[in-house]
Amino acid sequence: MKTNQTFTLIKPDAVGNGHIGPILNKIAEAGFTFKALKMTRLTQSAAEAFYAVHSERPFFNELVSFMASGPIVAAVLMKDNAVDDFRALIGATNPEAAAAGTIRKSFATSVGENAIHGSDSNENAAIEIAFHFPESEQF
Ligand code: IDP
Ligand code: MG
Repeated sequence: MKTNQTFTLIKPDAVGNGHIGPILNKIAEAGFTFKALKMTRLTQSAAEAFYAVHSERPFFNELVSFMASGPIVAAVLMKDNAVDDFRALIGATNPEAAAAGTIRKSFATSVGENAIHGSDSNENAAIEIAFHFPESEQF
């Protein structure tokens, strides 16, 4: 299993608020390189599939509607220790609890509309990368 890759999505709130550029810049400044990058939009069913692990959570419908509500930016990121280093860069799920300087602290709106996704394990990174990017879109 590759341990130097992770998957991210800039969520519809951050895209709509004009934060694509500043967020990509923070990612690059933190030492990640881009193996794949695209602006796209999730259908309701793609959002349900992506977040299937949360299907029993009370906020699932809200989460799926939000994730399908507007364009997103998806990327595959490369760096040593990519998964853990990227989770540190984005910060806690709730921006009120996120550390200063993290992407969620700087750009998130609320615990649900929290600007960015980062894979939580190498296994899930591989699954999420395959879900969003065929091999032909990875460089
Ligand atoms: P994570 O994105 O930090 O890994 P998870 O607990 O895996 O956080 O939750 C997935 C996503 O579900 C969060 O990023 C957020 O968008 C949404 N979410 C989590 N908790 C809540 C909540 O209490 N209310 C609404 N949305 C939530
Ligand atoms: Mg998670």
